[in-house]
Amino acid sequence: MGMAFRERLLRAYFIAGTQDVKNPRLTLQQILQQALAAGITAFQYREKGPGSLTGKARVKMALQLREMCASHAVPFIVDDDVDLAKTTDADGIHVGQKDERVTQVIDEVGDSMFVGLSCDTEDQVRAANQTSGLSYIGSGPVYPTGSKADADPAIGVDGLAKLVAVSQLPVVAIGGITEENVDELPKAKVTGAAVISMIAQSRDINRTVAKMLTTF
Ligand code: TZP
Ligand code: MG
Repeated sequence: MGMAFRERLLRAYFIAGTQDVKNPRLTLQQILQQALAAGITAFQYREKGPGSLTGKARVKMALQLREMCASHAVPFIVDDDVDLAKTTDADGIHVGQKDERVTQVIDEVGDSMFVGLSCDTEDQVRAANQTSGLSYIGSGPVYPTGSKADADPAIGVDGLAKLVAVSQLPVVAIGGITEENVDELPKAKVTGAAVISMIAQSRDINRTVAKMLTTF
């Protein structure tokens, strides 16, 4: 059984795959190491899109990152892949509305890991409220993002606040979050922020993570 879900794990939630490393002098392992040292509260391995690893290289990377998270007692969450989540003994799995049906994922993983779901509309949040076995929802994109090719239009902080108002589960904000706009999010009463580029492209990961941790 993996690390239990707690709401506080959503405060500084880092998401990344190798495709999110833009500096050729850095590796994903080096970035995650800095992020863990800086105090991220959760990590999601999301290997997706142009430049992403596949097959054995993806599994090998996942196992390395999983081990790094374990040594910092930070939950390791896999995006959208039950097999990879099981292979890596992940603490959690995150699924989207277009992925394998969430109820099926919940059945497949049982009590072995917690489950998060992306919800970008009030109807999706209402459906999540009725789904037992979910631990949290991720909502956005709050702001325009360059990290997801098929991202929907930004919902803004007001749109986010409406989803939080409907949700019976803790909500983590996602999409286009930066050190300049993260201060706006507590107005929407979210539990935390989930970010790719804010950390993966940061020039000072310590400062960036500290900013998240003082915001939530
Ligand atoms: N889902 C909605 S927006 C997004 C995902 C995975 C990308 C977030 O990346 P960034 O760089 O934090 O905007
Ligand atoms: Mg997905």
